[in-house]
Amino acid sequence: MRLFSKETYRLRREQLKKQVKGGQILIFGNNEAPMNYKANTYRFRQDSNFLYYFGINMPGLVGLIDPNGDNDMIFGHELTLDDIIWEGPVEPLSSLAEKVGIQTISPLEKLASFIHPSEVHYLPPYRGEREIFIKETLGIKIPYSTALVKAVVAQRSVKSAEELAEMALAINITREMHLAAMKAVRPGMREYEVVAEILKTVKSHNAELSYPVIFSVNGQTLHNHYHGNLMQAGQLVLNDSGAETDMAYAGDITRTFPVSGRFTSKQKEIYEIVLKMETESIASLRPGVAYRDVHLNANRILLEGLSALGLVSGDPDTLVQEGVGGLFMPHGLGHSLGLDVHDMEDLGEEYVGYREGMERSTQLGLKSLRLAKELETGNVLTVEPGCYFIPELIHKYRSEGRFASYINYARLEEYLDFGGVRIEDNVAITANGFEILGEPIPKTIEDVEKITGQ
Ligand SMILES: [Mn+2]
Repeated sequence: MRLFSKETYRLRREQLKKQVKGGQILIFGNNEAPMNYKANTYRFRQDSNFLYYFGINMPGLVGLIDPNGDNDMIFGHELTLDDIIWEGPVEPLSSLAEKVGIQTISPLEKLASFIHPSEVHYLPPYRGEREIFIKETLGIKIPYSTALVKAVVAQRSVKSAEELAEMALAINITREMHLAAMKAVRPGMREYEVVAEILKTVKSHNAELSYPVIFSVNGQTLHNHYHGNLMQAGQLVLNDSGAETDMAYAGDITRTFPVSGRFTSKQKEIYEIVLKMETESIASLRPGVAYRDVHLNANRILLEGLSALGLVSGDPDTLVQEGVGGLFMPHGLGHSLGLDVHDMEDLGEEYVGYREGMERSTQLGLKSLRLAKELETGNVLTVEPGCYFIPELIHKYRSEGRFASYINYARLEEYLDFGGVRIEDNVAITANGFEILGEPIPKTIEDVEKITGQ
């Protein structure tokens, strides 16, 4: 099991203790999750907060951090002989605990006797089983701690150099997945044949997917998990897939490319707009910039581009303000990235991506913006603009007469079989600006065609 140094975990816990006054902090690890019966489980995924403070990638553990003292503990079990017969010997929990700076381990059954149920801080549970454990087994009746949520968000939002290196590793594996897909696609293949190449690549690096693969000729469906379509010349295919390393840091990359290997001129026009949205958004990143403004500026570039193609018309400021961009990009420009592909989404987007005094919009597009607040050095985020032609949405807006004075609906009919384009990179905020993490992944038309056109 790869771990950061003992000092890393100890310092992370020390920093948390300074932010949370009094009580006891409980960080729950995940358990195995059954698929169709108890012994047949999904791939085990440790809780990211547990990984951050205690590092150990094993089921059935709970961490206790004592803000007033030095005696942080892990509750769990050493493997029994029966476990070893079925699962094989693994490094003892006591030895792993030692490597993350924990001296005291205790059986999970003893946890209830160590805690004061009215004084614990815990994070929002996202699995029903954990909720039952907290409420019934431990008898904790108080809600999760927003003080703890805010402290964890503040800490995990700023990535250290060793975390950035681990993320670059995840992104470089992700890069290999994308290159494999670009090289594999041929007209006449089914999407799942290419998904197989993506999965082969991720497994060959001892990594896992950080989220289910989105790979589709129907790129206009934002999270499309159906892989059964026949890919035909003239279509675009969208690949949104990423790896997480064995330390669980995630990559999240999207590329869109032509099935035939060459973009048509119509595809190039839309692709260049999205590429401009992506590169100009990235170029504007630095500490202090509100990501909501970057999102709005990307929408402006989108609307100016579509205006040049005669699909929309009107004053750009008005178009942005009215939310016309949402018809073509009904999602946000990006989100935080780290141990989770939507980093810390379990803790609540209102804390991770927004701040007090920053209200979430109800407008299509802007309402799905997961990260809106001012950026700071050490943040890692995705920049993932897109342009989609969603027939159902376009037909609904047209029939309701929405944006009637801004949209050339007659011309838009010519794009109903276009699909969608999204281009996504992963970016760290530095003191002076930004750094695109990982080795470059082809994204200009010329560079993409060099791979797909072979
Ligand atoms: Mn993403």
